Amino acid sequence: MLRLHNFIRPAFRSRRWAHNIPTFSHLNSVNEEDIAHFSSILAPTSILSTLSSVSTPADDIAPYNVDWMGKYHGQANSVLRPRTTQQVSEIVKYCAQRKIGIVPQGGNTGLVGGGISLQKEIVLSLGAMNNVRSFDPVSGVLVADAGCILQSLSEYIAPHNHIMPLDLGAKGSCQIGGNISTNAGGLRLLRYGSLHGTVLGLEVVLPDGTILDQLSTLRKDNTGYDLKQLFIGGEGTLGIVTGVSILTPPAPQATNNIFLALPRFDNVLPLFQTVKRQLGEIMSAFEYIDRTAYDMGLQHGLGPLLSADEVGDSQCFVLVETSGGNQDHDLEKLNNLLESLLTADEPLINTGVLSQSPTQFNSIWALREGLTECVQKEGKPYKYDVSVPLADFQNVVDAVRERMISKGLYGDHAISKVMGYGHVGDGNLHLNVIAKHGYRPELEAALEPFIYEIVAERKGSVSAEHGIGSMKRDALHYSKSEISIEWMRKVKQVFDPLNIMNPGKVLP
Ligand code: FAD
Ligand code: 2HG
Ligand code: ZN
Repeated sequence: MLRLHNFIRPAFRSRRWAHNIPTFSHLNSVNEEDIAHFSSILAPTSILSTLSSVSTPADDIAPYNVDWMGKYHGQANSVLRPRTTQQVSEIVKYCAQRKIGIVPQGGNTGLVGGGISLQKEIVLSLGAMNNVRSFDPVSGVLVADAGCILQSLSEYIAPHNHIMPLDLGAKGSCQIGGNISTNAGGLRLLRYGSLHGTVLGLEVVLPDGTILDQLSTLRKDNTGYDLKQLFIGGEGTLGIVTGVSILTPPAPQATNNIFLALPRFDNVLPLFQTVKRQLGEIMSAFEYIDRTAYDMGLQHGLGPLLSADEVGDSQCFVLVETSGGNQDHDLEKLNNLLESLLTADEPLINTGVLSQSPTQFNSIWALREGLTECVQKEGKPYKYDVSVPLADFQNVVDAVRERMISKGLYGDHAISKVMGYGHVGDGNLHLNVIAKHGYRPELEAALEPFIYEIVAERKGSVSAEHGIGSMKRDALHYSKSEISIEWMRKVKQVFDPLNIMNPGKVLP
């Protein structure tokens, strides 16, 4: 077991760290003539601008200028809401001629500031491009506009007994184009893999306005370089995703879940191994919640799934989901698992609960999925979405708490809570640090680059699923070598030599 002091090695103190504020001297601001030109492409209702020729009330633009957490504030004075790929192409072509920066925006649920303008770029919102183009119930291939809301797509294919290969707490607002552009992970990744595998094709408007039509529905296609992969997780820096072809799996015939309370964190890994061994192919999620996060959830009305007596002094919790083909068979496996866990000589768990109805199934998931919203009610979160070896999950959380205590910044006057939850099955920890009274530079300075150093030391990733955006641009080198970053820059240069597409995001 690694101890806290192992994380703080002097070698990492010397790493380069600076938060650079990018300047966009190569770009022009949007003016009234530009708005007049956009009016020749778009219907009046598709243009929001505070410039006098359109004069939208500032309040209507405000939601496009602030992210979901209230951490990033943009300065865009104009928002365009095209309805067709052709319109996107014409807008981008014009912006390239005029050297106007473009920030693609989907559901604006991103957690790293990627969809918010840094200066006076124009916001191109995909929300009005929200039609399903086709669905083939035999192959399960869905083709849709990028602006379709994830949950709407789930509802569209549900009658055909298919599900989307990804699911996340933001499903009611996030868009499939945003999911693809962030390469969102979420709660089903363990079972269905990442979007790099399930996305079959994309339609993308490139930074010069060209429409790259790669909306293939083929499962297999080895004809040269697979360009679409660059836009999956490209965070809008290489082009605007306008259409998506995605493979949707058949809905499982039986789904169940259990919620387990563990006496201590050290039991999580052996539990993961035991559960994998006993449940085999039917295990579809293995999620982790530490005690601080669990108690916070309860305070905000989630659960309780277990009584206070049952929970006792449990240090953490695990949610296991199964998805299989036969309810009796799966339930038998789950019951056997629970029995063997509870009757073991040295039990790995204190107690557990198995859902007995769809309502109970949903309320177990609601506790896990609701944490992000609860965090938001507690104050302002610093979110670190990292990959680290599973054994280090709790050590990382504890190291950060210790650090804040040692700096006199832990308590209701500054950082009120440090907690961890996340996708244990994918090695992805969501470390949440709550600033009770809002973001302050000295809090951020105590957290960064300290956390990135911890992650780099563990050879982890500073972004497991939320992306880099503007938050982690200067932390990219903690997870990527200089050579990798240099080649990313070359790729950016090839696609976007004018640097108009989401400037200042991802690359330092
Ligand atoms: P936005 O926030 O609008 O944009 C995100 C980035 O993609 C920006 O850089 C933007 O420029 C770019 N972009 C958006 N649309 C396009 C497009 N059509 N073409 C090109 N670029 C585009 N993330 C996970 O990975 N897993 C989770 O489990 C998860 N859970 C979440 C739960 C909650 C409650 C919240 C608020 C967020 C969660 N997230 C999660 C983060 C976020 O929801 C995802 O990253 C989501 O995929 C973003 O989609 P969006 O449409 O809101 O994109
Ligand atoms: C999740 O897994 C999301 O719930 C959000 O990725 C994580 O709240 C967070 O930090
Ligand atoms: Zn997540």
